[in-house]
Amino acid sequence: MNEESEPPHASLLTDRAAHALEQVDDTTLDELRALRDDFARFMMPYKFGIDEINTKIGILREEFSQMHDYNPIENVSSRLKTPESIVEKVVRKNCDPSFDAIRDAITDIAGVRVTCSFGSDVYRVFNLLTGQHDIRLVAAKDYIANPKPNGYKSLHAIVEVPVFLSAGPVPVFVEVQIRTVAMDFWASLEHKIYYKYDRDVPQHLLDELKEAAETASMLDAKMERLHSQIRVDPNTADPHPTLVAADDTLAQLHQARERFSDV
Ligand code: 0O2
Repeated sequence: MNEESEPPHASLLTDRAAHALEQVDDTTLDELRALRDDFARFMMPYKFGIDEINTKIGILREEFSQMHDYNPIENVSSRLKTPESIVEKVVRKNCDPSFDAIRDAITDIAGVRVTCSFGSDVYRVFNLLTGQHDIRLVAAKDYIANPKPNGYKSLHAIVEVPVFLSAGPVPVFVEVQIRTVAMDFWASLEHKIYYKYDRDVPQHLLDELKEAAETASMLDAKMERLHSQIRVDPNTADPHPTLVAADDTLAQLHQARERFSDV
């Protein structure tokens, strides 16, 4: 085949894929193109769902810093499951592969992870987020109160948040994982070990991981105790300086109110 007659992107395909593509008739090709577009349309609201949750967490974080001079949220990260990973999970769970069914069955396509300074902050952030009137708590798993046998601790919530598209609101599931920095440190190390050993981790490492999880829990408890001794009462704490009006501004507002009430 000379260069001119080569199909577009042929050089990007493996021989097997190029051969398979040659066998596909035009109707199937059109169907695959339509499926690709449907998949992209299916994915889009999840990206916006992550944006919505990130905004909500960002507002809580900033409000805390401004009003209480204290930030319970250390870090926020998010990820959108790839189409490959969604399809792999659909096949593994043997779900109905229609987009409507995938929407209900795979609840972690959009994921947000929040790490907090202390254990009490984890529940505070959970309550503040899930208590918002446009958020519906679909399911929660408290692996802090009930750690997994390997030592994994985290608070998981599947929430439904509305995303306002041009055609109207679309409810989207987002998995929110909230945990302390120590729990997160442990989880990311365990995840790396799990994949390094291709899920077949030697027993002595599993034992050490379990022990490390207990050490992390003890550290969390100790840090929380120390923190409670220096914690400023949020109800009496001074708001952040950038929010405080100057004395002459306050006097001006006071006078304006007096004049207004005289009218
Ligand atoms: P990723 O790439 O992090 O998303 P599911 O399979 O999700 O339908 P499951 O397992 O009951 O159902 O959900 P669960 O228990 O809420 O856990 C889902 C996610 O929590 C996992 O996502 C991990 O991110 C995390 N997780 C759960 N257990 C462990 C653990 O023992 N160790 C670590 N490091 N993380 C854990 P995925 O899908 O595994 O991957």
